[in-house]
Amino acid sequence: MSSHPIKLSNTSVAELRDKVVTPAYDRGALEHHTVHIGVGGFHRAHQAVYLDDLLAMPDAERWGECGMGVLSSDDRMRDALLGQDCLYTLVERSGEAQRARIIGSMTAFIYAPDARETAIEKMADAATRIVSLTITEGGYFLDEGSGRFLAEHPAIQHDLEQRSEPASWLGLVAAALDRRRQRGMPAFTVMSCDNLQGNGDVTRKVLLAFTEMLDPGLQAWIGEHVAFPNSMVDRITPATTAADLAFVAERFGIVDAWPVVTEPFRQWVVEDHFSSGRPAWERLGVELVGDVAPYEIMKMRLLNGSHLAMAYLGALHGFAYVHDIMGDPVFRSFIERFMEQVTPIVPKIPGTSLPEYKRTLIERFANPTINDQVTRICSEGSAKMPKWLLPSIQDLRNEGGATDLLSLVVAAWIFYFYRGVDEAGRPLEIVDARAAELTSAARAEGLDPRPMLAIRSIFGENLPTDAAFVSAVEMAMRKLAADGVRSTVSCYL
Ligand code: CS2
Repeated sequence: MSSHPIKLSNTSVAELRDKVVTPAYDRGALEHHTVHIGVGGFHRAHQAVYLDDLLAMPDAERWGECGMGVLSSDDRMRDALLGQDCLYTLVERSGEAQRARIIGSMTAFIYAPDARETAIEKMADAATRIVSLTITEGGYFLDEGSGRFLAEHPAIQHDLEQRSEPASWLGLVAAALDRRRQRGMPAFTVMSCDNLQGNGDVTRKVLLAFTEMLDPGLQAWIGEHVAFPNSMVDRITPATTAADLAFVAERFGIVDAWPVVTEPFRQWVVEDHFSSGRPAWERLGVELVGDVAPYEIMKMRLLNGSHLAMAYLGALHGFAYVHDIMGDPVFRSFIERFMEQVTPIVPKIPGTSLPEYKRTLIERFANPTINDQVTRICSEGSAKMPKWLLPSIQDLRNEGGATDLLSLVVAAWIFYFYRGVDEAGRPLEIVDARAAELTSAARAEGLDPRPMLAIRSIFGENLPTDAAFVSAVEMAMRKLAADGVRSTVSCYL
């Protein structure tokens, strides 16, 4: 406990050395070999931390990163980071310990809405070797149901019409690659770190679809020169709260405008396929593999799928935190059973024990100290459902496996929009880009889920015409309405 908390900055960081781990390297000497688009909690708890660890190792390359925001709402992160020389506090919390450290691997931040030219030139700069992305699962301009590129999206239309003034991440990255091509420079790697299956392949697909419309010569060059490694990334990172800021000030004596709180666990599996080199991540236990698909599928179906399984049932029941859900024996058994139901369509990975993986997940979900918010895992379900749950249902249906628990999860999602309040009558805090449309579909025919299931851009072509699936969802919805969440959940066990 410090009586005089210190505002984090390049000059004050030395004074914090006896309280927390601080960067043990010369930040001024770093080169921006990575430009990262979409600096949020997850990036700052994952990729930037791996880099910080690497920089602290003997003989490390001076590989630093420049953060970049492309959305107007990124001004908050810009202000927080630039106010403290891009340093920030990372708090790792388990039931046993809380550790804080200052991360120093990011040394600049560009806010593209005010500095388009600077943003493009930064990526076109010879120092840049990787442009990485965490732009959320819904940020790829794809129709979720069919996988089609959304050329008609207003942001894409803007970037096609105002060619010299791109604003979306796609337009900016394409412009930077074009300059490199014109200047005879090597390409950078584009590395997605979002939770979508084949995240590199998806990124490649949308960049090629976009540049096909922009300039076929550029498209061909990108197709030939740019690497798009697929990856599986994992670290549960709740949204930062005012209580976290107060905690960092009181416990560690640091005034930090936007610290990050995360769990001790982290994992990263990446395809070793880069256009212009990469940091020596293997020194830190990052798994560099030829095919990342089995890891991605395992993680999305078990971890992210379980999050969806607890999110809407949990919110409707009135739980605020993930660990509260896991502390309730009925819900905990439901999540264990949910994972069992999904297991037949999870690939076997040599050297990875699935029972052990699932046990660890239950422990991570139950971590009582990170306070992972149910509202966070509920958010943007329209982008998450088609990636983390619906493919599991489809595969299980194809293979003749049971899907009753998964159908209940779909029903709970629809019911969440239908009801709009939890069981205590408190309004649900719904965060979804498509909330208005989903709410009206969920309410269109009373407890009939069909209008919602008919949204092809979420549910695709097959599931809405699968009569057994549709009636399972309808039955579950009616049961939720008649008996309430807890009794419905117990009935499915
Ligand atoms: C979560 C993920 O957004 C969500 O709903 O499932 O953010 C999850 O915490 C991470 O993927 C963990 O690596």
